[in-house]
Amino acid sequence: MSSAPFLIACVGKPSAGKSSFLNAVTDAGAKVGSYPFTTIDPNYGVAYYPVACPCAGLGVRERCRPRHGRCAQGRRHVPVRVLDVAGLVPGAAEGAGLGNRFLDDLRQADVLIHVVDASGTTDAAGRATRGYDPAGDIRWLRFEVEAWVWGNLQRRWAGIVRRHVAVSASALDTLHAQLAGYGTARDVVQRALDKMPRDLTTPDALARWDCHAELRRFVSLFLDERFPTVVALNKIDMPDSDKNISAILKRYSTGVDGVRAENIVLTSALAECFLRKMHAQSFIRYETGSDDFETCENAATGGLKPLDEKTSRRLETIRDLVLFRYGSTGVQDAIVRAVESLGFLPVYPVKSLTTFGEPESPASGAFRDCVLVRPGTTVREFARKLLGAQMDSGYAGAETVGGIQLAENEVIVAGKNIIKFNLESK
Ligand SMILES: Nc1nc2c(ncn2[C@@H]2O[C@H](COP(=O)(O)OP(=O)(O)OP(=O)(O)O)[C@@H](O)[C@H]2O)c(=O)[nH]1
Ligand SMILES: [Mg+2]
Repeated sequence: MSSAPFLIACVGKPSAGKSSFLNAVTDAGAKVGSYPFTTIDPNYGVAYYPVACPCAGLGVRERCRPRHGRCAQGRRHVPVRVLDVAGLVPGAAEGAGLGNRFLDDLRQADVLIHVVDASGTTDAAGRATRGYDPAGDIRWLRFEVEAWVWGNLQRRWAGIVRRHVAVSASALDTLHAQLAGYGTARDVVQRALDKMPRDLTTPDALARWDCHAELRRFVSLFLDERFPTVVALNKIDMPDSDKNISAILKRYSTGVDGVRAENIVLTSALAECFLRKMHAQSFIRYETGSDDFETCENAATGGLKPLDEKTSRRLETIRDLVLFRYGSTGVQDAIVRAVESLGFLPVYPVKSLTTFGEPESPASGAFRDCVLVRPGTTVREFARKLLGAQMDSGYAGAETVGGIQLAENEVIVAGKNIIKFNLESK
Protein backbone atom coordinates (compact mmCIF):
# COMPACT_ATOMS: atom_id res chain seq x y z
CA MET A 1 0.00 0.00 0.00
CA SER A 2 1.58 3.26 -1.04
CA SER A 3 -0.35 5.54 1.33
CA ALA A 4 1.34 6.13 4.70
CA PRO A 5 -0.71 4.68 7.56
CA PHE A 6 -2.50 7.01 9.93
CA LEU A 7 -0.10 8.54 12.46
CA ILE A 8 -1.00 9.60 15.99
CA ALA A 9 1.58 11.56 18.00
CA CYS A 10 1.54 11.59 21.81
CA VAL A 11 2.51 14.95 23.23
CA GLY A 12 2.60 16.34 26.74
CA LYS A 13 4.88 17.48 29.50
CA PRO A 14 7.59 15.17 30.86
CA SER A 15 6.34 12.33 33.09
CA ALA A 16 2.71 12.73 32.00
CA GLY A 17 2.74 9.12 30.82
CA LYS A 18 3.30 9.37 27.05
CA SER A 19 5.62 6.38 26.84
CA SER A 20 3.36 4.43 29.20
CA PHE A 21 0.45 5.26 26.87
CA LEU A 22 2.46 4.06 23.86
CA ASN A 23 3.28 0.81 25.69
CA ALA A 24 -0.39 0.45 26.68
CA VAL A 25 -1.62 0.54 23.09
CA THR A 26 1.32 -1.02 21.20
CA ASP A 27 4.12 -3.53 21.72
CA ALA A 28 6.75 -0.79 21.54
CA GLY A 29 8.30 -1.47 24.96
CA ALA A 30 9.37 2.18 25.35
CA LYS A 31 11.38 3.15 28.42
CA VAL A 32 9.24 4.56 31.24
CA GLY A 33 10.63 6.52 34.21
CA SER A 34 9.40 8.63 37.10
CA TYR A 35 11.88 11.40 36.20
CA PRO A 36 11.50 14.08 33.46
CA PHE A 37 12.87 13.52 29.95
CA THR A 38 13.04 9.75 30.13
CA THR A 39 12.33 9.84 26.40
CA ILE A 40 14.65 11.79 24.15
CA ASP A 41 14.50 10.08 20.75
CA PRO A 42 10.99 9.34 19.54
CA ASN A 43 9.49 5.86 19.97
CA TYR A 44 7.12 4.29 17.43
CA GLY A 45 4.58 1.54 17.78
CA VAL A 46 1.54 0.11 16.04
CA ALA A 47 -1.87 0.30 17.72
CA TYR A 48 -5.19 -0.95 16.40
CA TYR A 49 -8.35 0.97 15.58
CA PRO A 50 -11.35 -1.35 16.07
CA VAL A 51 -14.13 -1.16 13.51
CA ALA A 52 -16.96 -3.44 12.29
CA CYS A 53 -15.55 -5.36 9.32
CA PRO A 54 -17.79 -5.81 6.26
CA CYS A 55 -16.82 -9.51 6.12
CA ALA A 56 -19.55 -10.42 8.63
CA GLY A 57 -22.44 -8.82 6.75
CA LEU A 58 -21.27 -10.27 3.43
CA GLY A 59 -20.98 -13.82 4.71
CA VAL A 60 -17.22 -14.18 4.23
CA ARG A 61 -16.14 -13.98 7.86
CA GLU A 62 -14.32 -17.31 7.68
CA ARG A 63 -12.26 -16.12 4.72
CA CYS A 64 -11.44 -12.66 6.09
CA ARG A 65 -7.66 -12.39 6.18
CA PRO A 66 -6.25 -8.90 6.76
CA ARG A 67 -2.74 -8.40 5.40
CA HIS A 68 -2.12 -6.05 8.35
CA GLY A 69 -3.86 -6.11 11.72
CA ARG A 70 -6.50 -8.76 12.35
CA CYS A 71 -10.20 -9.53 12.23
CA ALA A 72 -11.90 -11.45 15.04
CA GLN A 73 -15.61 -12.29 14.89
CA GLY A 74 -16.25 -9.52 12.41
CA ARG A 75 -14.39 -6.92 14.42
CA ARG A 76 -11.45 -5.60 12.51
CA HIS A 77 -8.37 -4.10 14.08
CA VAL A 78 -6.88 -1.64 11.63
CA PRO A 79 -3.24 -0.72 12.29
CA VAL A 80 -2.42 2.90 13.06
CA ARG A 81 1.05 4.20 13.93
CA VAL A 82 1.67 5.86 17.27
CA LEU A 83 4.61 8.16 17.95
CA ASP A 84 5.84 9.08 21.43
CA VAL A 85 8.09 12.11 21.61
CA ALA A 86 10.13 13.87 24.28
CA GLY A 87 8.26 15.91 26.87
CA LEU A 88 7.45 19.55 26.14
CA VAL A 89 7.74 22.26 28.78
CA PRO A 90 6.47 25.85 28.79
CA GLY A 91 8.77 27.86 26.54
CA ALA A 92 9.62 24.84 24.34
CA ALA A 93 8.99 26.80 21.15
CA GLU A 94 11.74 29.20 22.30
CA GLY A 95 14.07 26.32 23.06
CA ALA A 96 13.26 25.58 26.74
CA GLY A 97 13.63 22.00 27.97
CA LEU A 98 14.69 19.89 25.06
CA GLY A 99 13.64 22.67 22.71
CA ASN A 100 11.65 22.64 19.55
CA ARG A 101 13.58 19.87 17.84
CA PHE A 102 10.88 17.66 19.30
CA LEU A 103 8.10 19.75 17.94
CA ASP A 104 9.57 18.95 14.55
CA ASP A 105 8.91 15.27 15.23
CA LEU A 106 5.21 16.09 15.07
CA ARG A 107 5.21 17.30 11.46
CA GLN A 108 3.89 14.11 9.91
CA ALA A 109 1.24 13.36 12.55
CA ASP A 110 -2.41 13.28 11.48
CA VAL A 111 -3.67 13.91 14.98
CA LEU A 112 -2.22 14.58 18.44
CA ILE A 113 -3.05 12.88 21.70
CA HIS A 114 -2.15 15.23 24.52
CA VAL A 115 -1.38 13.03 27.52
CA VAL A 116 -2.13 15.05 30.67
CA ASP A 117 -1.14 13.95 34.18
CA ALA A 118 -4.51 14.42 35.88
CA SER A 119 -3.20 13.40 39.31
CA GLY A 120 -1.54 16.74 40.09
CA THR A 121 1.65 14.97 41.23
CA THR A 122 3.94 16.46 38.55
CA ASP A 123 4.52 20.17 37.85
CA ALA A 124 4.70 21.83 34.41
CA ALA A 125 8.28 20.60 33.98
CA GLY A 126 7.37 17.03 34.98
CA ARG A 127 9.01 17.20 38.40
CA ALA A 128 7.37 15.39 41.32
CA THR A 129 5.14 17.63 43.40
CA ARG A 130 1.74 17.57 45.12
CA GLY A 131 -1.47 19.45 44.51
CA TYR A 132 -0.47 20.82 41.09
CA ASP A 133 -3.47 21.97 39.06
CA PRO A 134 -3.23 20.22 35.67
CA ALA A 135 -6.03 22.33 34.14
CA GLY A 136 -3.54 24.82 32.72
CA ASP A 137 -1.43 22.16 30.95
CA ILE A 138 -3.90 21.91 28.06
CA ARG A 139 -3.65 25.65 27.47
CA TRP A 140 0.12 26.09 27.59
CA LEU A 141 0.82 23.06 25.46
CA ARG A 142 -1.50 24.38 22.79
CA PHE A 143 0.25 27.74 23.13
CA GLU A 144 3.66 26.13 22.53
CA VAL A 145 2.52 24.25 19.44
CA GLU A 146 1.00 27.46 18.13
CA ALA A 147 4.15 29.44 18.94
CA TRP A 148 6.26 26.86 17.09
CA VAL A 149 4.24 27.07 13.85
CA TRP A 150 3.80 30.83 14.16
CA GLY A 151 7.50 31.37 14.94
CA ASN A 152 8.52 29.43 11.83
CA LEU A 153 6.32 31.70 9.70
CA GLN A 154 6.88 34.96 11.53
CA ARG A 155 10.66 34.85 11.16
CA ARG A 156 10.30 34.81 7.37
CA TRP A 157 7.05 36.74 7.07
CA ALA A 158 8.43 39.94 5.47
CA GLY A 159 10.12 37.90 2.70
CA ILE A 160 7.04 35.71 2.22
CA VAL A 161 4.84 38.77 1.73
CA ARG A 162 7.32 40.41 -0.65
CA ARG A 163 7.32 37.38 -2.88
CA HIS A 164 3.56 36.97 -2.56
CA VAL A 165 3.05 40.50 -3.88
CA ALA A 166 5.73 40.16 -6.57
CA VAL A 167 4.17 37.07 -8.16
CA SER A 168 0.54 38.13 -7.42
CA ALA A 169 -0.19 34.79 -5.75
CA SER A 170 -3.43 33.94 -3.97
CA ALA A 171 -3.44 33.79 -0.16
CA LEU A 172 -4.12 30.06 -0.46
CA ASP A 173 -1.14 29.42 -2.74
CA THR A 174 1.27 31.41 -0.60
CA LEU A 175 0.17 29.92 2.72
CA HIS A 176 -0.03 26.39 1.36
CA ALA A 177 3.51 26.66 0.02
CA GLN A 178 4.68 27.79 3.45
CA LEU A 179 2.77 25.12 5.38
CA ALA A 180 3.50 22.16 3.10
CA GLY A 181 6.34 21.17 5.45
CA TYR A 182 3.72 20.15 8.02
CA GLY A 183 2.38 17.53 5.63
CA THR A 184 -0.52 19.84 4.87
CA ALA A 185 -3.03 19.26 2.10
CA ARG A 186 -4.37 22.30 0.24
CA ASP A 187 -7.91 21.86 1.52
CA VAL A 188 -6.67 22.05 5.13
CA VAL A 189 -5.25 25.52 4.46
CA GLN A 190 -8.42 26.44 2.59
CA ARG A 191 -10.62 25.45 5.54
CA ALA A 192 -8.53 27.59 7.91
CA LEU A 193 -8.71 30.53 5.49
CA ASP A 194 -12.48 30.12 5.20
CA LYS A 195 -12.72 30.86 8.91
CA MET A 196 -10.88 34.18 8.55
CA PRO A 197 -12.91 37.32 7.80
CA ARG A 198 -13.47 37.55 4.03
CA ASP A 199 -11.66 40.87 3.56
CA LEU A 200 -8.49 39.35 5.03
CA THR A 201 -8.18 36.62 2.44
CA THR A 202 -8.32 38.60 -0.80
CA PRO A 203 -5.12 38.37 -2.89
CA ASP A 204 -3.80 41.75 -1.70
CA ALA A 205 -4.85 41.27 1.95
CA LEU A 206 -1.87 39.17 3.03
CA ALA A 207 0.37 42.23 2.74
CA ARG A 208 -1.76 43.85 5.45
CA TRP A 209 -1.55 40.94 7.90
CA ASP A 210 0.17 41.84 11.11
CA CYS A 211 2.37 39.04 12.48
CA HIS A 212 0.99 39.31 15.98
CA ALA A 213 -2.66 39.69 15.03
CA GLU A 214 -3.92 38.25 11.72
CA LEU A 215 -1.07 35.79 11.18
CA ARG A 216 -1.35 34.51 14.73
CA ARG A 217 -5.11 34.14 14.36
CA PHE A 218 -4.67 32.23 11.12
CA VAL A 219 -2.10 29.89 12.71
CA SER A 220 -4.56 29.07 15.46
CA LEU A 221 -7.29 28.25 12.92
CA PHE A 222 -4.78 26.25 10.89
CA LEU A 223 -3.82 24.17 13.94
CA ASP A 224 -7.45 23.29 14.62
CA GLU A 225 -7.64 21.85 11.11
CA ARG A 226 -4.16 20.37 10.79
CA PHE A 227 -3.52 18.97 14.28
CA PRO A 228 -6.82 18.09 15.93
CA THR A 229 -6.14 17.13 19.52
CA VAL A 230 -7.53 14.41 21.72
CA VAL A 231 -6.80 14.97 25.41
CA ALA A 232 -6.08 11.85 27.47
CA LEU A 233 -6.52 12.73 31.14
CA ASN A 234 -4.12 10.10 32.43
CA LYS A 235 -3.39 8.55 35.85
CA ILE A 236 -7.11 8.32 36.70
CA ASP A 237 -6.15 5.59 39.16
CA MET A 238 -4.54 8.15 41.48
CA PRO A 239 -6.28 9.77 44.48
CA ASP A 240 -6.61 13.42 43.38
CA SER A 241 -7.40 12.74 39.72
CA ASP A 242 -11.14 12.74 40.30
CA LYS A 243 -11.45 16.36 41.35
CA ASN A 244 -8.96 17.57 38.72
CA ILE A 245 -10.88 15.72 36.01
CA SER A 246 -14.18 17.35 37.05
CA ALA A 247 -12.57 20.80 36.91
CA ILE A 248 -11.07 20.16 33.46
CA LEU A 249 -14.29 18.70 32.03
CA LYS A 250 -16.16 21.77 33.28
CA ARG A 251 -13.67 24.20 31.84
CA TYR A 252 -13.61 22.51 28.45
CA SER A 253 -17.33 21.79 28.19
CA THR A 254 -17.70 24.45 25.50
CA GLY A 255 -14.48 23.67 23.63
CA VAL A 256 -11.59 26.12 23.94
CA ASP A 257 -7.81 26.02 23.31
CA GLY A 258 -8.37 23.77 20.28
CA VAL A 259 -9.98 21.01 22.38
CA ARG A 260 -13.58 19.87 21.94
CA ALA A 261 -15.31 18.35 24.98
CA GLU A 262 -16.03 15.07 23.16
CA ASN A 263 -12.32 14.68 22.48
CA ILE A 264 -11.42 14.40 26.17
CA VAL A 265 -10.94 10.81 27.35
CA LEU A 266 -9.98 9.41 30.74
CA THR A 267 -7.10 6.93 30.84
CA SER A 268 -4.88 4.88 33.06
CA ALA A 269 -1.94 3.85 30.94
CA LEU A 270 -0.33 2.17 33.91
CA ALA A 271 -3.38 -0.01 34.61
CA GLU A 272 -3.59 -1.03 30.95
CA CYS A 273 0.12 -1.95 30.84
CA PHE A 274 -0.28 -4.09 33.94
CA LEU A 275 -3.45 -5.81 32.70
CA ARG A 276 -1.81 -6.56 29.34
CA LYS A 277 1.23 -7.99 31.07
CA MET A 278 -0.86 -10.20 33.36
CA HIS A 279 -2.87 -11.37 30.36
CA ALA A 280 0.28 -12.18 28.36
CA GLN A 281 1.55 -14.26 31.29
CA SER A 282 -1.79 -16.13 31.57
CA PHE A 283 -2.62 -14.82 35.04
CA ILE A 284 -5.79 -13.16 33.82
CA ARG A 285 -7.96 -13.10 30.70
CA TYR A 286 -8.38 -9.50 29.61
CA GLU A 287 -9.37 -7.77 26.43
CA THR A 288 -8.37 -4.15 25.87
CA GLY A 289 -11.36 -1.84 26.16
CA SER A 290 -13.39 -4.14 28.40
CA ASP A 291 -14.67 -3.30 31.87
CA ASP A 292 -13.38 -6.40 33.66
CA PHE A 293 -11.00 -9.35 33.53
CA GLU A 294 -11.14 -12.99 34.56
CA THR A 295 -8.88 -14.72 37.05
CA CYS A 296 -8.47 -18.46 37.71
CA GLU A 297 -11.10 -18.06 40.42
CA ASN A 298 -13.87 -16.64 38.28
CA ALA A 299 -12.94 -17.73 34.75
CA ALA A 300 -15.54 -19.63 32.74
CA THR A 301 -12.79 -21.79 31.22
CA GLY A 302 -9.52 -23.07 32.67
CA GLY A 303 -5.92 -22.37 31.73
CA LEU A 304 -5.22 -19.41 34.02
CA LYS A 305 -2.44 -19.49 36.61
CA PRO A 306 -3.16 -18.81 40.29
CA LEU A 307 -2.31 -15.31 41.61
CA ASP A 308 -0.17 -14.47 44.59
CA GLU A 309 -1.67 -12.15 47.18
CA LYS A 310 0.22 -9.01 46.15
CA THR A 311 -0.76 -9.31 42.48
CA SER A 312 -4.29 -10.17 43.44
CA ARG A 313 -4.53 -7.01 45.54
CA ARG A 314 -3.09 -4.84 42.78
CA LEU A 315 -5.60 -6.24 40.30
CA GLU A 316 -8.43 -5.68 42.73
CA THR A 317 -7.38 -2.04 43.09
CA ILE A 318 -7.39 -1.59 39.31
CA ARG A 319 -10.82 -3.17 39.17
CA ASP A 320 -12.17 -0.77 41.83
CA LEU A 321 -10.41 2.47 40.90
CA VAL A 322 -10.36 2.18 37.12
CA LEU A 323 -12.55 -0.49 35.53
CA PHE A 324 -15.65 -0.24 37.73
CA ARG A 325 -15.41 3.49 38.13
CA TYR A 326 -14.67 4.50 34.54
CA GLY A 327 -15.77 1.47 32.51
CA SER A 328 -12.35 0.75 30.99
CA THR A 329 -8.73 1.92 31.13
CA GLY A 330 -9.69 4.35 28.35
CA VAL A 331 -6.59 3.88 26.20
CA GLN A 332 -8.51 2.28 23.35
CA ASP A 333 -11.11 5.06 23.48
CA ALA A 334 -8.27 7.52 22.97
CA ILE A 335 -7.21 5.73 19.77
CA VAL A 336 -10.82 5.57 18.55
CA ARG A 337 -11.37 9.26 19.25
CA ALA A 338 -8.11 10.13 17.53
CA VAL A 339 -9.15 8.39 14.31
CA GLU A 340 -12.78 9.49 14.48
CA SER A 341 -12.15 13.11 15.44
CA LEU A 342 -10.93 13.59 11.89
CA GLY A 343 -13.75 11.54 10.42
CA PHE A 344 -11.34 9.09 8.77
CA LEU A 345 -13.16 6.32 6.97
CA PRO A 346 -12.04 2.71 6.49
CA VAL A 347 -11.95 1.81 2.79
CA TYR A 348 -11.55 -1.73 1.49
CA PRO A 349 -9.97 -2.04 -1.96
CA VAL A 350 -10.75 -5.45 -3.48
CA LYS A 351 -9.96 -7.17 -6.76
CA SER A 352 -13.33 -8.90 -7.00
CA LEU A 353 -16.77 -7.95 -5.71
CA THR A 354 -17.70 -11.63 -5.62
CA THR A 355 -14.85 -13.11 -3.62
CA PHE A 356 -13.74 -9.76 -2.02
CA GLY A 357 -10.22 -11.02 -2.67
CA GLU A 358 -8.43 -12.45 -5.71
CA PRO A 359 -10.99 -13.06 -8.50
CA GLU A 360 -10.04 -16.65 -9.27
CA SER A 361 -8.94 -17.85 -5.87
CA PRO A 362 -11.29 -17.25 -2.97
CA ALA A 363 -9.02 -19.35 -0.77
CA SER A 364 -6.42 -16.59 -0.82
CA GLY A 365 -8.62 -14.65 1.57
CA ALA A 366 -11.05 -11.75 1.57
CA PHE A 367 -10.70 -8.10 2.59
CA ARG A 368 -6.92 -8.28 2.65
CA ASP A 369 -6.54 -4.49 2.80
CA CYS A 370 -8.17 -1.68 4.73
CA VAL A 371 -7.02 1.91 4.34
CA LEU A 372 -8.11 4.80 6.54
CA VAL A 373 -8.83 7.79 4.31
CA ARG A 374 -9.49 11.44 5.08
CA PRO A 375 -13.11 12.58 4.83
CA GLY A 376 -13.77 14.13 1.45
CA THR A 377 -11.37 11.78 -0.38
CA THR A 378 -12.62 11.14 -3.90
CA VAL A 379 -12.51 7.87 -5.80
CA ARG A 380 -9.88 9.41 -8.05
CA GLU A 381 -7.64 10.47 -5.16
CA PHE A 382 -7.91 7.05 -3.58
CA ALA A 383 -7.17 5.35 -6.92
CA ARG A 384 -4.10 7.50 -7.37
CA LYS A 385 -2.78 6.57 -3.94
CA LEU A 386 -3.39 2.93 -4.56
CA LEU A 387 -2.54 2.52 -8.22
CA GLY A 388 0.11 5.22 -8.67
CA ALA A 389 1.19 5.53 -12.29
CA GLN A 390 -1.24 2.79 -13.38
CA MET A 391 -3.96 5.36 -12.85
CA ASP A 392 -2.83 7.28 -15.94
CA SER A 393 -2.36 4.32 -18.23
CA GLY A 394 -5.01 1.75 -17.43
CA TYR A 395 -7.78 3.17 -15.23
CA ALA A 396 -11.18 2.06 -16.48
CA GLY A 397 -13.53 2.96 -13.64
CA ALA A 398 -14.50 1.88 -10.16
CA GLU A 399 -17.44 0.02 -8.68
CA THR A 400 -18.79 -1.03 -5.33
CA VAL A 401 -21.03 -3.79 -3.97
CA GLY A 402 -24.22 -4.33 -5.98
CA GLY A 403 -22.52 -3.42 -9.27
CA ILE A 404 -22.84 0.29 -8.49
CA GLN A 405 -20.44 2.37 -10.59
CA LEU A 406 -18.47 5.08 -8.79
CA ALA A 407 -17.60 8.27 -10.62
CA GLU A 408 -14.01 9.49 -10.36
CA ASN A 409 -15.02 12.70 -8.60
CA GLU A 410 -17.38 10.97 -6.18
CA VAL A 411 -16.50 11.36 -2.51
CA ILE A 412 -16.04 7.99 -0.81
CA VAL A 413 -18.66 7.44 1.90
CA ALA A 414 -19.62 4.67 4.36
CA GLY A 415 -21.69 2.04 2.56
CA LYS A 416 -19.75 2.59 -0.67
CA ASN A 417 -16.35 1.91 0.81
CA ILE A 418 -15.66 -1.50 -0.68
CA ILE A 419 -14.09 -0.53 -3.97
CA LYS A 420 -12.97 -2.46 -7.00
CA PHE A 421 -10.92 -0.60 -9.57
CA ASN A 422 -11.29 -1.78 -13.14
CA LEU A 423 -8.11 -1.75 -15.17
CA GLU A 424 -7.80 -2.06 -18.93
CA SER A 425 -6.19 -5.32 -19.88
CA LYS A 426 -3.40 -4.79 -22.35
N1 LIG B 1 -0.45 5.98 38.62
C1 LIG B 1 -0.16 6.09 37.34
N2 LIG B 1 1.11 6.34 36.97
C2 LIG B 1 1.37 6.42 35.64
C3 LIG B 1 0.38 6.29 34.65
N3 LIG B 1 0.94 6.44 33.44
C4 LIG B 1 2.26 6.66 33.67
N4 LIG B 1 2.52 6.65 34.99
C5 LIG B 1 3.82 6.84 35.65
O1 LIG B 1 4.31 8.16 35.36
C6 LIG B 1 5.73 8.14 35.24
C7 LIG B 1 6.14 8.74 33.90
O2 LIG B 1 5.72 7.88 32.88
P1 LIG B 1 6.34 7.93 31.38
O3 LIG B 1 5.48 7.06 30.55
O4 LIG B 1 7.79 7.64 31.40
O5 LIG B 1 6.09 9.47 31.06
P2 LIG B 1 6.51 10.30 29.75
O6 LIG B 1 5.41 11.26 29.50
O7 LIG B 1 6.88 9.40 28.64
O8 LIG B 1 7.78 11.09 30.30
P3 LIG B 1 9.06 11.67 29.49
O9 LIG B 1 9.60 10.61 28.59
O10 LIG B 1 10.01 12.01 30.58
O11 LIG B 1 8.58 12.87 28.74
C8 LIG B 1 6.16 6.68 35.42
O12 LIG B 1 6.55 6.49 36.75
C9 LIG B 1 4.88 5.90 35.11
O13 LIG B 1 4.83 4.65 35.76
C10 LIG B 1 -0.97 6.02 35.08
O14 LIG B 1 -1.92 5.88 34.31
N5 LIG B 1 -1.17 5.94 36.45
MG1 LIG C 1 8.63 9.13 27.64
